Amino acid sequence: MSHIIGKVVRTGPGTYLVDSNGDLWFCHLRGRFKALVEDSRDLPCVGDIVVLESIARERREVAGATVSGTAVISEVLPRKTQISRLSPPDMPGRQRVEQVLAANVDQGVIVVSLTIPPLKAGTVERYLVLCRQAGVSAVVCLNKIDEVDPVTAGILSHLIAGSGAGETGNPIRSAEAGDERRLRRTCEIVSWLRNRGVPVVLTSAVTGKGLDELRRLLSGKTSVFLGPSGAGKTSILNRLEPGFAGKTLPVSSATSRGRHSTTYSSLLRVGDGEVADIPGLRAIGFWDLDEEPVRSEYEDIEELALACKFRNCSHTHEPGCAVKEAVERGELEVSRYKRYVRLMREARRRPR
Ligand SMILES: Nc1nc2c(ncn2[C@@H]2O[C@H](COP(=O)(O)OP(=O)(O)OP(=O)(O)O)[C@@H](O)[C@H]2O)c(=O)[nH]1
Ligand SMILES: [Mg+2]
Ligand SMILES: [Zn+2]
Repeated sequence: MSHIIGKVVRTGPGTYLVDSNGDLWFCHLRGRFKALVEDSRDLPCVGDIVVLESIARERREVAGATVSGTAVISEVLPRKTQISRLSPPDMPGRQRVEQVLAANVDQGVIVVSLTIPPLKAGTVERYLVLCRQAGVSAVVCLNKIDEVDPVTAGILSHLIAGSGAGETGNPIRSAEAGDERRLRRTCEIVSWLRNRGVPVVLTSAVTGKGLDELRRLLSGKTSVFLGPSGAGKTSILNRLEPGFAGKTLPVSSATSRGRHSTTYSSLLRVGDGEVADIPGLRAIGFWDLDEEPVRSEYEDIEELALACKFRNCSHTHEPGCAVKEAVERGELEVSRYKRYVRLMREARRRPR
């Protein structure tokens, strides 16, 4: 046995767990391979198919898993898909590089919380663009439904099931006054996702609500859970697969932000599908973003733009701009317009 092929199911600092036909191998990178890697994107990540060499059989426990032995990774096979982002500016002076979050996935499951950390339309949109850029489909999971009052929960289920809010005599009005704004924004996000044909599921890792439906969406596919820290990605996976025992941490009450409880990525079986649990992202910077995924995510704006006076209108300062006119008439939400302009600017800045 000179070499075998396997799949990276867990990444640690310079170490990897690789599954080959049900056997787990504790792996390092081959020195020569490490020297050849010029780009961080060529390093193995969760979901990668890799070639293993220097296999030494020796059954033992590594980080809570029983491995069949050790090996070195000598090659990463070409990826079917990859979800990448621009590495965060964590260290001053360090070059920002392409960071591959997961390889060979079919679907991104965007997990956001309905309560804390607060739901933001811009966050959902950026994750949708990230999936589009990678050429993978997207599902949105609105988690922590157990923390939402029953009236609001009813309205949201109703919207997701397909009848518009207007048809029931504006149920938003019947919500508590203080929650009205938040509910309105949440409904806008849900309606928008529905119009785009993005599946939406309301879940709770505490009560288990919505998890059967989520399981159906995961069936037969390889997915990656994406979303802000503290949204509940690991908690949902723990509930779906109790054997996973992923670490979770409460959201900070001072900042309403997650505490980055997941630090390494894992790939686990859920029914007849696979799911990658990766650390929550503080910010999504795009790597090599094209205009196309932004345009298709903001189809409504692209439609309005057909009536702009100039064909190459940037919708920022030009006269006769139909997009700006729609904002002024209140037909296009100003915050959505701003997010579009910002993303298009990011796409145009892309290094070529
Ligand atoms: N009430 C309620 N709390 C939840 C739910 N899901 C997760 N939580 C809590 O939210 C906190 C964060 O959950 P995690 O599962 O660690 O979140 P995560 O998205 O994996 O976060 P990172 O690993 O940091 O990216 C924990 O305190 C969980 O108990 C839910 O559906 N309802
Ligand atoms: Mg986590
Ligand atoms: Zn314009």
